[in-house]
Amino acid sequence: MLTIGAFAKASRLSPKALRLYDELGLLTPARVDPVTGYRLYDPAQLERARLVAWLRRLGMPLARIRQVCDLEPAAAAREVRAFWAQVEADTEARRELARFLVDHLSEEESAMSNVPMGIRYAALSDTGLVRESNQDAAYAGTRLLAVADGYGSAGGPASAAAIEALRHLDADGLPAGNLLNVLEEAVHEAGRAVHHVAGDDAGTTLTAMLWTGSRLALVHIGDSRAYLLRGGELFQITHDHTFVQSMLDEGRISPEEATAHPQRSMLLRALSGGAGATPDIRLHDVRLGDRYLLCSDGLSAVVAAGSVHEVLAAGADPERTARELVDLANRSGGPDNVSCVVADVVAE
Ligand SMILES: [Mn+2]
Repeated sequence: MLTIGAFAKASRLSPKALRLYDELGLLTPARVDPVTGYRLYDPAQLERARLVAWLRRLGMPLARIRQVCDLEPAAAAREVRAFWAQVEADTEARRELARFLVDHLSEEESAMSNVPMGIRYAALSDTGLVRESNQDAAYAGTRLLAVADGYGSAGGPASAAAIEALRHLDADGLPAGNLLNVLEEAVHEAGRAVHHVAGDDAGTTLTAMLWTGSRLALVHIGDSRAYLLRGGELFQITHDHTFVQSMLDEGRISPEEATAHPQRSMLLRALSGGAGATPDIRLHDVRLGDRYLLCSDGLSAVVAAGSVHEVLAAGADPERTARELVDLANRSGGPDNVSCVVADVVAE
């Protein structure tokens, strides 16, 4: 048996940490002397202690370390991989926020050197061939592009209210102040409006872009999507807030399993009554010739990305392109409401 001091030295954990891990049930001493209360450790416990030390160095929370330590090595490996994938996803989100802040704070320097640009846009929303009503809403104006996909008993009013709450941003002249704050406040208001019309059992996704004259600011919550066609390539620029996407991020399922998953429409974040869910907010430097698509899952879950890419790249004007995308969804059975907003960045 090793004393706590000897065991601490051998495991590279401090005696203080060992006492804490004992209290948490993470690493229980082999024996506690009934008289002195001294903790005594079995040398065989060293391996577990070292694993704990490594996982701490990785930044894993103690509760999760306890789970990992109780698993067989193969299962433990999967958990560590999943934990790290989650860390990387979080870092990615923070990287976006950092980029946004850098852009915002350096705005004055970079402003106004480019060709004046504008957007040409079209919005189209369709009930599809199966649903009885259209609970989607889509909007496109000189500054605002938005798609919302309502769910629940008052899904239609919910999506309409979310977009209505943003419409003042489409009025001429952007509100003064930090765009980040403006957008966050607008989404907050949209959340309140949704709660007002939808109560607790309904809600909506919201994916919206605000044109500033040189950039597009994006707010996103739920599983509607934004895509960018640039240089002939198609990029998905939003991340679905779904249970299935999080499983995918953690490497627990494959992309093929994700598309067929029975719970693929289960949302982790949305604008709804109770939830104070945080939207993703990011800022895009646009380029002349960029083409943006906002769509509900009635398009993205029904039509293959390759076909969407083809239609966008064909270069028809926004109205016709939106129409063709909606037709494509309906030719694939039109199982859901489908909404598309297409916007091109052009020289003014
Ligand atoms: Mn939908």
